Formats: sequence, structure tokens, C-alpha cells
Amino acid sequence: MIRKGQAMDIKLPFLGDGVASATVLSVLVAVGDTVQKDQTLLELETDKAVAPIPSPSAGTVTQIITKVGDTVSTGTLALVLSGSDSGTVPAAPVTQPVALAAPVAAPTTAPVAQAPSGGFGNYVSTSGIEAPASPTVRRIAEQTGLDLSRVVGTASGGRITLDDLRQYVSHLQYLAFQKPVEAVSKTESSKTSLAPLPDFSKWGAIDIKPISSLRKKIGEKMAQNWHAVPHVTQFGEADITDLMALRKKHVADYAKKDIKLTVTVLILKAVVAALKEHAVFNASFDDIANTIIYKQYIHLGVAVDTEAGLMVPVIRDVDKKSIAEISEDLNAIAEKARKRQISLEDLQGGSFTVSNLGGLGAGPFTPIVNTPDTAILGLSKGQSRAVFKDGNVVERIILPISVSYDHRVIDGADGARFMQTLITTLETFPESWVKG
Ligand code: CAO
Repeated sequence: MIRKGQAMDIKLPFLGDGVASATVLSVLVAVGDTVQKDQTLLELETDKAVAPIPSPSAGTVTQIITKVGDTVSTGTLALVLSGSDSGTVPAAPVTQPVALAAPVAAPTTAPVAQAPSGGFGNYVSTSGIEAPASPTVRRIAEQTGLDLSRVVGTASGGRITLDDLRQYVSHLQYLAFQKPVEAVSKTESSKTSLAPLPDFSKWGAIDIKPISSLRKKIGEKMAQNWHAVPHVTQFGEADITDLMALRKKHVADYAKKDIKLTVTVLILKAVVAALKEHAVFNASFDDIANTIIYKQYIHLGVAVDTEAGLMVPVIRDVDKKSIAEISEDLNAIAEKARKRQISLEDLQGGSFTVSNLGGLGAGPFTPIVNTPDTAILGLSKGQSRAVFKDGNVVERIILPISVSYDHRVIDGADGARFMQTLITTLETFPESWVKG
């Protein structure tokens, strides 16, 4: 409740199960703005959702604490309102976050508050109040039949810009074209599409345990990636005998500086070389816009095995880092993941993923592409093997490698070439990289 002249702290509501933090995607009001009850004040981005934060009351914005890009959590003070009503207004319930990964409903003309969940929260008004827009924007909306009350303006005071309109249209297209794919994914992975489970206790003792929200998220993401991406997995083998010798030679020096020179770190360095030569492996495919987004940076997601389940934190700008720096970063993020101290930011923005099961003694496997990446590398255990070399049987350390990729944008020949570059880099790994 907020009375005329009274100040009201607007704190962030409960962000959802398993959501420790969120990033401020947009601040839709400015100091001095008069806002209506339920008008969207901020938009937060979490792992899988964009959540509009509505105003619990009418009032005037007197202070804005958070800014775009801030990491926030439940209870963070976002802004302060002062009452402009003469009476009191009961606080509104917080709008539920809208899951981006959820199956999408086709656009409807129904008000958003009643729209089925799964729409794009950031492109619709939760208030039903038309935001201000220039005559040009209004004319275009009128000519094209767009309902401006469904568009949230990002300019000062919530004004709708031409860019907001463009984004709204591209999301409508997304909704229109994405629906069949997601509907198929949902059907195929949905609980109801499978026959109901039998009563297993008929055949012996059983123990039923609920799954964690992390487990649920992993499952959803894996099923989605598996259904949406046509996978090919290319296998290869690298002779890492010399690389292991190099590691052995330098491991003690690194240890003196408290740095762990593991196989993974050396492989990450080699991966950078392969990605630089085969840019499509460091890209994302936009199947709505029909474009490939090539990234000028190399941020590697590294699969980390934690007690709670798989997590893929990201090491940024690996191409600009020395082996010592990569090692420090890998240890830091793996530690954070294992202690469940990882932030949403640590998990976002990867451009290629590496999954190394070799330390656990695993043989070859087929990793699932971690969308929106186009490819993922799987590493198995490198071990001694008898190998024919120059007519002799010699003992060499062989590392089995697999690379799974999105066959919509990467052809088999590209996969073979990428694999070859990676193998060659691992087999001719320059000592200067380890020294430097
Ligand atoms: N072949 C041979 N030896 C390997 C190896 C490989 N592919 N990968 C790691 N090793 C060695 C390391 O060099 C290290 O050797 P020392 O004991 O002599 O130092 C040992 O195995 C243990 O390595 P590590 O796991 O402690 O460290 P790392 O830097 O190599 O790996 C990380 C870090 C985070 C990748 C790893 O700990 C991990 O969590 N792996 C599991 C990833 C996973 O779950 N993938 C599945 C995803 S899909 O479900």
C-alpha cells in the first residue's frame, strides 16, 4: 500500500525455484516518471526466463537503484516510488516469470495478463496501458495492424521506438515459426507422450526420490537440444605422447606457482587454434533469421561434474589467455560450480563447449550440442596403446576425441577438417605455449 507523499521501496520478488540471481535486462522507467499499478518497471533475465517486474502501486519514481547489466537477487532494492494517490492501493501480486524455453503459444489478441504462459514477456505490456510512441511509430503500427499496447518501449518513460517495433515483429515471427519445432520437442519429451510407468514394486523393492530443479533443467535442456539439432558425431584420435611429455616436463614448475597443469588446460589451448581456423564451430545458427552469427571472441564452456549434476561454466576470452591463466580460470569456475556458488553470468555467453570425461576414465562418447553453440567437443581417457609407426609397434598415448555438431550448418567435411586441425595441433603442440 502506498499513500500520497509516502515513499515505497520496490524490492525484487522471489525469482523462482533454483534461481539464485538474475541480470537486469532493461529499466523501463526514469526518475520523475509517473507509473501506474502493474506497469512494468524492470525486466530481469534469468537462466531460462525473462521476468517483467510490475509496479505494485501507482506512484512517481523518485530513485532508481539498479541499472542494466546488474546482477540482482530476491530482495534487492530496485527503485523507490513516492505515492501520488490520495487513497491507498493494495500491492499487486508479482507477475510470474515467463519461461523462454517453454513451448510458445501462437500470438493472440488477448490481453497479456490472460495470455497462456510461455510468451515473450519482454515484448508485451503487463499493464494494458499504451506506452508513448512517436507519430511515425503509431502510423507504422496502424498500417501494419500491430497492437502497440503489446509492445514495451525501451526509451525513456517507456516510449516505443522503431527498434522496439522491429524486435516485436521479429519475435512474432519467432513465435509463428518456432511453434511446430517446440511443439514436437514438447510432445516427444513430455511425460504424457510415453506410456504410464508400470508399478515397479510388483517386481521388487523400490525407492522413489524427487529430482532437483537443476536435474530438471539439465533434462529439459538436453531434450530440447537433442530434438532441435540434427547431430552428427565425428570421432578421431590424437597421439598425445609428446604433449604428455611436455606436461610432465613443466608440471612441477607450474605447481610451484600453485597452478595445476592438467590435460584439459592444454587441450583448451589447442581447441582455440582449431576454432580460429574453423569459425563456424564458434558460431550460433539463427534458424529464424536464417543467419549464422560468427563470434569474434572465444568463450569456452567447460562441462563440470558436480555433486548436484552437470554444469557448464564459461571461461572468457580463452584465445587471449596464457596456459597459466586458463588453468587458474578453469580451477576457479570448476570450484565455484562444485560449491554451488556459480552465478548466472558464469554460465552464459559460451561460444563452444568442451566436455572432458577422460579424468574419469571414460571411453568414446557422443556429446550433445549445447545450444546456441553449433558444436561440442568430447574428450575420453588418453592412455597407452600399442601403435604401428614406421613399420614398428610402439607404445604411444592415444586420446580419443569426438566432436558433435549441428548438421544444419556444419557439413561432414567441415567436421573432418576441424578434427584434423585439432589433432595436428595436439600432436605438434608448441612448447612456447607452455613456457609463455
Ligand atoms: N585423458 C587422460 N588424463 C586426463 C584426461 C584425459 N582426457 N583428462 C584429465 N586427465 C587427468 C588430468 O590431467 C589429471 O591428472 P593428474 O591427476 O595427474 O593431475 C587427472 O586426470 C584429473 O583431472 P581433473 O579432472 O582433476 O582436472 P582437469 O583439469 O583435467 O578437468 C574438469 C577439469 C572440470 C573438466 C573435470 O574435473 C570434470 O569435471 N570432468 C567431467 C566433465 C563432465 O562431466 N562431462 C560430461 C558432460 S555430459 O554429461
